[in-house]
Amino acid sequence: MTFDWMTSGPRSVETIDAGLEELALHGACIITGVLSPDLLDIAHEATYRVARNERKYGWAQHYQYGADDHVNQRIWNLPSRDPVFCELAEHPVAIEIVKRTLGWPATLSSMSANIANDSGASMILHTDQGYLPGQLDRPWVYNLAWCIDDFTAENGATLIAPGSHLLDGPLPDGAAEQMISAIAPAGSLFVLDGRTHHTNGVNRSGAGRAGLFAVYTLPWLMPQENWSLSIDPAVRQFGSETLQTLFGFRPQVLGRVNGQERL
Ligand SMILES: O=C(O)CCC(=O)C(=O)O
Repeated sequence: MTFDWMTSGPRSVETIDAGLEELALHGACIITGVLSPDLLDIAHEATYRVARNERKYGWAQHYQYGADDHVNQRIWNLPSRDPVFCELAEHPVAIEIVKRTLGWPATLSSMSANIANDSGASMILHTDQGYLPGQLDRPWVYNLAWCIDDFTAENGATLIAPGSHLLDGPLPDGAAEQMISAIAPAGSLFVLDGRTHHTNGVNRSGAGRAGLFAVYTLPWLMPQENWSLSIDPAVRQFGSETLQTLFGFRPQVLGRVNGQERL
């Protein structure tokens, strides 16, 4: 079966301009070489260290909405787990993409690691703005995913239905079988339009596959993570102005404190 809305999928590109073109056409883009080798090493070490510790101390969480339960490991609230995740949340390439798509100010809706483990399963097929009313003619959410390991078909690279961001409704029968793997080298930034249908692939590689999913949204939408309750006070204390804005701690019109925009 062929679908006239389905595209061949994004090419890997190296610039933001080219990435935004792919994103508009395919509902996804892959920009390679965004993380420097040093930053990639630091983020890789932090991701697997936190994952290991969360398992050791019984904090480990597994996504609750799919067949991947109890297999793939999720680490929620990444900005509170290690400063490197704050650096990624406000990475200049990510912020430029957010400014050129959602505008500014924008909110960080959530930032979590998904570590697809060997013999894992796919989570539920979904879009990242599926909780919003109806099909919207523009994305209100973008998922900016940092590939911490290479994303390959074998290790469970995210499966996407390219072109599905322009579909008016759910994924038609038969389309899920035609999804493609978003193959990307470690250090890439993989961006999804909030309307693009996707899930993680099944990891058959024998090693973990970590992606850090930073989801940004319009500033007047309730974020997925309630930063006021969950952010580590050190991030509140030491984080940059950009981070304070992303967490909703710099009110503009909405989100005031005693009617004031400043505490
Ligand atoms: O881990 C993946 O490849 C997909 C994760 C995902 O779909 C999500 O966090 O929304």
